[in-house]
Amino acid sequence: MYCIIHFGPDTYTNKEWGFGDEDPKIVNPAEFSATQIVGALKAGGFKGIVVVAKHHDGFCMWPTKTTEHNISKSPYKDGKGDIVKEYKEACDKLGIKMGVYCSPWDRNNALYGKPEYVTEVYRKQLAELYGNYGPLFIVWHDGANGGDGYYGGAREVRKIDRSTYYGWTDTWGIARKLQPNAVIFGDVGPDVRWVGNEAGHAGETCWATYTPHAPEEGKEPGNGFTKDSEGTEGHRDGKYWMPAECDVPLRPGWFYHQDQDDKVKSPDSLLNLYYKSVGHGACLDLGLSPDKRGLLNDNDVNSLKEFGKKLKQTFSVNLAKGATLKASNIRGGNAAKFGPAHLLDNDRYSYWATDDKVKTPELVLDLHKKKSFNVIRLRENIKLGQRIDEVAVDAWKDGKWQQIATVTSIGGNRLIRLPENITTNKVRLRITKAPVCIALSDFGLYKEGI
Ligand code: FUL
Repeated sequence: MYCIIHFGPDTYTNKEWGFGDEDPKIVNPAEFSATQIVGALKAGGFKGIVVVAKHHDGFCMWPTKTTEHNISKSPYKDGKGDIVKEYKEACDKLGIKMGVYCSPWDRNNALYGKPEYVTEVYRKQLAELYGNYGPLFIVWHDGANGGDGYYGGAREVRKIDRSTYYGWTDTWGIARKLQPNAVIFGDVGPDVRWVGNEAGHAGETCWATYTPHAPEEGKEPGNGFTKDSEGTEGHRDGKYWMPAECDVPLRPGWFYHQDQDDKVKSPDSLLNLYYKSVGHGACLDLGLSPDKRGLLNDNDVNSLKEFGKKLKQTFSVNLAKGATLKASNIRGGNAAKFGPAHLLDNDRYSYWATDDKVKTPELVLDLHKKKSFNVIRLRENIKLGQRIDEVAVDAWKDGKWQQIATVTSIGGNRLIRLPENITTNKVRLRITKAPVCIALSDFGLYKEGI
């Protein structure tokens, strides 16, 4: 989970997509506190931020050499401000990772639409950001592209072919070179894919694997080759490991609008989104929008805090710990290496595995006494792929097994939120479909609101 932070001219004009003719003087977040913002999301359990360093309006939040349209032309800190740097410092202080979003579409720049915009402006902006504000864990290239804009005073419509105009292979090459550990987010890939909606949820079935449509021969998969709707579920036999990113703003808009102060998503609706994104093996990318002061509104801060509390409450105690585990098969009979005890250790990559021919094993967990839970967590050792198609879970009730859940696609993290609490002393996991033997890493039982 990480947060995407939108702030800029739109914050002052009450827009979502600035035209590009905004006066830099309007940007003056006199009370800006990166620490307040990063601290608030940290309390929500988020591990990183993506700073919108430039949105479609072309205004750069750092003192770039590539355009005059940047923070140094605003009254903020008498033209000596650098918002991106302040975020970086707050992240370092609070142990949060950072990434940047730099919009390819630039409605301010006179060169937009010409090859020089890509070579002399956009790529140089990326090089500045990647060179001066790292280490970055992710770089974002959103997919909104081309249309009307200010374009240095031309005020016209400029259309580009988003699959070819930006020369993605070379453009992404800058990240590969300067930030080799950063994940690259484009419309689809090359490293992670857009989930296909801005509502914050992955498909009920969600494969981390994906095959973009018709990438150019020998090129990395990328923007312009997408069928967004397929991002929701992914492809079972997809060619690339390209998990889904579920982006959704905390408020209705990505930028701050005062009339949305009472429309901040509640801690419970954030929790719902968590189950539908993180719980389906995807990332939750929550949009935050500081106000004109440069601070998050109290409503946003409180919602994040309560959400963080709920998460902690739920997942701090794994009620399956201490259970006796009995598996129908263990790979090579080697319990030390492949036995089910690995499901309850704290190692994300130790795992229970079965013999090659055993694809639908069962596991019984004896909890020794009755326990109540409403969340089940399963995790595969994804270093060995997403192997499991379907599972069923049963609880021992009234002297017999009763099925309480079935789900498809497990992957790195699958959370099953049950409609009601289950109280039982024995639980059974049945792998009901897998094309190969399994490699399951974790099993957890949790109760919300303890
Ligand atoms: C989209 C943009 O058009 C929105 O304004 C927002 O930045 C979102 C995260 O990405 O492509």
